[in-house]
Amino acid sequence: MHTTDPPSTPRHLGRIPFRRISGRWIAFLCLFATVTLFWLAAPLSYHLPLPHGLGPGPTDPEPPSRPGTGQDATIWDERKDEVRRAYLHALVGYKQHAFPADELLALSGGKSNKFNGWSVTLLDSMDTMWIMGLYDEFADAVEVVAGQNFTTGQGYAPFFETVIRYLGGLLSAYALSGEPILLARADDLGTLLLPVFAATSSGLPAYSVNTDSGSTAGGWMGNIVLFSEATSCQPEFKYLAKLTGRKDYYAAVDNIMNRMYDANVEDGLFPLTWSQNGRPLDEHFSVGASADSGYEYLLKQYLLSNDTKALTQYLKSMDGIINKLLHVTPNRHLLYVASTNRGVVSHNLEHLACFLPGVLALGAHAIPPSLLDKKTRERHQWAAEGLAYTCYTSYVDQRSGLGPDGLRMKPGRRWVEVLEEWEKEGRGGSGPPGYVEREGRGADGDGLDYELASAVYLLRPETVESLYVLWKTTGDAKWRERGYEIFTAIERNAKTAFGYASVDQVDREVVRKIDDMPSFFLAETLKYLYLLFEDGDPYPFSKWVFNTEAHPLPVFEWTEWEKNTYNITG
Ligand code: DMJ
Repeated sequence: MHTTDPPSTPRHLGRIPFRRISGRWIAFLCLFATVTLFWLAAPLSYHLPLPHGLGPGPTDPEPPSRPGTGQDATIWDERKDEVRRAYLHALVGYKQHAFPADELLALSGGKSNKFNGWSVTLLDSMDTMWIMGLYDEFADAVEVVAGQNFTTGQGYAPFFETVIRYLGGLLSAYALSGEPILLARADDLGTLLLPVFAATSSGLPAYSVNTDSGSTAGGWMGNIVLFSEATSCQPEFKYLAKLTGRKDYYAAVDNIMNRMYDANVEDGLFPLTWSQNGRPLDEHFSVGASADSGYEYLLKQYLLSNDTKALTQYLKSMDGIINKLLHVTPNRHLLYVASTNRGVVSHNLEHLACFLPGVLALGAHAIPPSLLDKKTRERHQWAAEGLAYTCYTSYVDQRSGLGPDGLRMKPGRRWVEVLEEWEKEGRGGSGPPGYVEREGRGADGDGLDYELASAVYLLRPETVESLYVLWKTTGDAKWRERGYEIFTAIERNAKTAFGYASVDQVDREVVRKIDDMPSFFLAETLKYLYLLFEDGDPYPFSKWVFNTEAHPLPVFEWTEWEKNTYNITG
């Protein structure tokens, strides 16, 4: 059973001990005054309770009517309900067949433990439950968290995955609900992870840690540190530092950023691999695996707590990506992001890289004019829309309607060259190349302008995540419609008796299912789809920043005390 009504009184408020009558009266009057003020100030459209974290909460008034809202509201409400039902199908299957293991094997009804065996599917999607109004399920999950001691036994917890899924999940669930046990456990987990920073001479994190002994270990690449893994923990640990007053959390992750800035990398592009003493080890530049969330978090650190050093780096890095890595295919003019290794261009587009359009659109929308000039903002927006179109197109081109994990693009020219020619020629046609959407396939070969490099769809979120950001920032309902097309393809191809499975052979009418169900499907893919179909704006980008695992964290400001104590300069 589940409810869609929020709990009327957060349970922890009932636990405040009042010792004397006068104290109880003062508390009562304060509570009464606060509730009355809130009630007077709040528009009637408020539909979720105030959170008790730092953020202003999911209580913003509905935005003005936009295309795709208003009279269509019922359709979108129904679609939102379809996503909620999909989430419940996945959650119930997980709970019945896999809990307390990490993930469900959605074909066989078995289970797997790839993320420390701490019930990752549940902890990674508590905020999804809250956002979908599944408060009974949320309360059950709180009980599980309360009993979790984050022990690894003989094993090792991979630092990056543990941070983005578990720590991010707990912090977001805390910010939304105000349940104190979630913060207490997040603090426990943060403490258990700290040895990764002490294990290397530079402070870049070791790959994994045994939370019982504090010993650390390398991954399959030995003691190599990946750019994305070192630079995808700052929002989580800085928010934790804000909540706990602990300088050690802040210092550990800020040191990593300072080392990255000091490396002063060419064109703002970061090599994928680094030594444990903080030196770059290659000349391989990409925004896919091993890099992706590192670039995403440059913008998100700025948005979360006004980190201007991160913004400066973000703008340099986006310049580098736009100038060096963005290309357009020759026939369909599909915009894509390539990678380079020692100067050699690889024209592969990874599904993982489909987060980039969302980040570019978010930056173009949120960075104020004093910090982002008009021409750059325009380019970021064009790039965002062009890339998002390519990512979406890679789904609808397939017979299954699901997007492949990798595309080998027909090599095209660098986007900036084509763009500059178009500008010199007086900006003709219907708009910039790579941005203007062209219906249908091209004339070459099979007409796609790409081949499948990997034909699996792993239930990944990046494309729907970008569609969500584009819908929110442009108000153009085409992004929502596209998300619904993808959702129906997931329902058609990936649903099993137990949950949802990744699939292979996306280019076929009948796909082959793979026996898994990654936790990010519940944490990210379904959450972004649900929010995409939500008519209101319960988590405005001005107040919430989604971590790379789609866990919303509230925007906050550092106090003078924190600035002095933590030595915050940016
Ligand atoms: C997720 O765990 C996160 O989005 C991460 O940043 C990248 N990979 C997966 C989903 O594809």
